[in-house]
Amino acid sequence: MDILLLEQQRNIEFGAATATHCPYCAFQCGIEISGTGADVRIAGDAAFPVNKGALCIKGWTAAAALSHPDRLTTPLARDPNGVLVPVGWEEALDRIASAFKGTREQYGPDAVGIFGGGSLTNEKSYLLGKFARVALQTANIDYNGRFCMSSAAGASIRSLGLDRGLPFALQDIAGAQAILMMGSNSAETMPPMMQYFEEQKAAGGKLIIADPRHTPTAARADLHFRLIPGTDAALALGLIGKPNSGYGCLTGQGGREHGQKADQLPGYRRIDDPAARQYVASVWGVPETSIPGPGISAYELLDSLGQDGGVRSLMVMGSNVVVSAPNANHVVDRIKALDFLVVSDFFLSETAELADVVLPSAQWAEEEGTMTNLEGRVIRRQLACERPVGVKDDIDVICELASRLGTGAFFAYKNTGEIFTELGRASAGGPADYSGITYEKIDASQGVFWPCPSLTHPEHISMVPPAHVRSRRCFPFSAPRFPRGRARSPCGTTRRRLPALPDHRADLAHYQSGTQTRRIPELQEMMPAPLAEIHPSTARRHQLEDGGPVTLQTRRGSANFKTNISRNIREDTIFVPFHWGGMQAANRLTNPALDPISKMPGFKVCAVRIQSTPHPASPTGEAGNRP
Ligand SMILES: Nc1nc2c(c(=O)[nH]1)N[C@H]1C(S)=C(S)[C@@H](COP(=O)(O)OP(=O)(O)OC[C@H]3O[C@@H](n4cnc5c(=O)[nH]c(N)nc54)[C@H](O)[C@@H]3O)O[C@H]1N2
Ligand SMILES: Nc1nc2c(c(=O)[nH]1)N[C@H]1C(S)=C(S)[C@@H](COP(=O)(O)OP(=O)(O)OC[C@H]3O[C@@H](n4cnc5c(=O)[nH]c(N)nc54)[C@H](O)[C@@H]3O)O[C@H]1N2
Ligand code: SF4
Ligand SMILES: [Mo]
Repeated sequence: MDILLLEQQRNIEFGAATATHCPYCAFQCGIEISGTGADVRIAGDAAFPVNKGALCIKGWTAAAALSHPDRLTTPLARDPNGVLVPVGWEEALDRIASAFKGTREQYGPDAVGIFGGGSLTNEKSYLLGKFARVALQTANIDYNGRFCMSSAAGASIRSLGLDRGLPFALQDIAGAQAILMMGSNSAETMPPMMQYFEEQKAAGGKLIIADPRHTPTAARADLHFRLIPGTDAALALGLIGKPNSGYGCLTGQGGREHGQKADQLPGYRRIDDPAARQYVASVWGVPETSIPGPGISAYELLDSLGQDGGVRSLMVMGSNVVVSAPNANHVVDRIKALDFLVVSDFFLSETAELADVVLPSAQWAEEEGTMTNLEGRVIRRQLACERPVGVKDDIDVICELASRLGTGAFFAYKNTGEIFTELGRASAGGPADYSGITYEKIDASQGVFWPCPSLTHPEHISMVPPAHVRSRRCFPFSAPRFPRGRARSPCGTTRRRLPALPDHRADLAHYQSGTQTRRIPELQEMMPAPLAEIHPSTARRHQLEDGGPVTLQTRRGSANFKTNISRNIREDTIFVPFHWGGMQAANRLTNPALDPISKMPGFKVCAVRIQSTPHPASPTGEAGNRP
């Protein structure tokens, strides 16, 4: 449709170097991408002030996913035998629109649900939220950010009055006398961030880590509290400092700022606030009464699938919930009970395998838009490569579906920039005000920090974080609350010198549900299967051998891993990553109990049993969770 045509007419010189950003985590390293086809090359962008040229291995190898042979290049739909077969775009979009209409007629608008992702650009996040409220008129839209940092966000709002991934600019790390990090392993999850801690160390500052594991980040710390998982509240109540907890997926921040979250409208406005509803309705040109109220949160939405009063038809865009949601066996059962599932992805993810219709989406280098990094810096994703024939941008998909649902007039954009301008207007006056941000301003200043209510005020056009970002850097920590008071005293806290971490680079190689990184040869070589990190005494008690199989079990399921015997873990704790599917999925084990305030599942910690007889059919290992 028109956006596609316009991009082609712009006659971009594909292959020339383009400054853009890594597709993965919220650090959003600046990269330079050049070349075409299988010869696309990536280099760190030394001019971008966040990573200053540094990248992790995932960034260096990100181009491999663009030309990967597994790439979806045509829509797929079930044939009469239930097999996914290639179909044309018209047929795929018609099937989706007719399923959504049928569900709406039979069960009402809230029976159609949307599950979005923090990896979507701000423009897509905004449009998906508007699509839910205007085209589908459903309350039920939520996204993977609820699995990521919504507890940290809730804590920030209560302690600071503002939710921003990091409540201070990265450059302020270097000047801090002491920093306490609880439940964060930046050396493996955002390695280029470590340069700021090195600067802090050189200036005489101290780093304190609270983590049950002796991680590479803890190895760099002056003090390591090796606490029992879930006891952070007890630790945080004796300590005063500048702690940090959680700053997530790519633009998870933008996702909730612009309406993918069940309780929010663009600009981080509450959907139950009458003034906010009135204002956003006026921007959208719809009656205020037509905007639905708050919907249910991500796990509640998945739990409702196919149930009476629940969601019957679901669209998933930018998430692989079968691998990443807690209590995965149950989630698969619920998905199978749906009347209709459509998944948009680059690859046939574990979730897409269960879909009635699969849509092939453009990847990061083949689209344009904006993202918001962990500092609240709004940056540009630039179009750098031609997308494969047959692949569409999610934006085109949303607009074409809206048109089939009779609401095309509300989704008539000439280009992505028009969507961003409308997003800015819809956010104006809200806590996350983007109205003073333009693509041109971002390009001229290496990103613009929100809130940015003014097009011209000098504070909103400079490269350094403005005062409103910098002033919020000292705050007390509010720990997330879980229903069954778990807080115990952090006995076992230690200052012993600990042995070095073995060089298996546990978590560095893989990203999230692994759909992308499990397909990249260098990353698979670094970590071909999930390792369960187990203390030598625990391993001895259960007769486990290093490198051998181990099966872990909870009331919700069991999963297979490879044993990694290590003194870096507490004797009473096992750590597993969550980047694999099938019998290697950590989330088969995890507990979906929700934090009553943020509705984030408490799945990062659960009680687990080692099955005494290791699973014979476990060729590799399997494993879980960050724990
Ligand atoms: N390589 C890689 N990098 C990533 C990602 C990825 O998948 N792979 N994902 C990105 C995303 S979306 C996110 S949200 C971030 C997450 O990155 P981080 O915030 O660094 O978080 P995690 O790796 O989830 O967990 C960090 C540490 O918390 C410890 N921990 C577990 N339970 C507790 C507890 O109860 N108390 C304390 N104090 N510590 C605990 C774990 O041992 C672990 O070392 O990383 C981003 N970067
Ligand atoms: N046990 C356990 N579970 C966890 C966590 C944990 O620490 N432990 N961490 C949680 C956290 S922090 C997070 S953020 C979630 C993440 O988990 P997910 O929500 O599953 O996130 P991704 O793996 O990034 O999934 C994104 C999917 O969308 C596709 N995709 C990426 N970008 C786009 C796009 O622009 N358009 C479309 N159509 N598709 C796209 C990718 O190929 C991938 O299949 O997992 C959570 N689950
Ligand atoms: S730290 Fe994050 S943004 Fe930077 S290269 Fe690695 S995955 Fe990409
Ligand atoms: Mo995340």
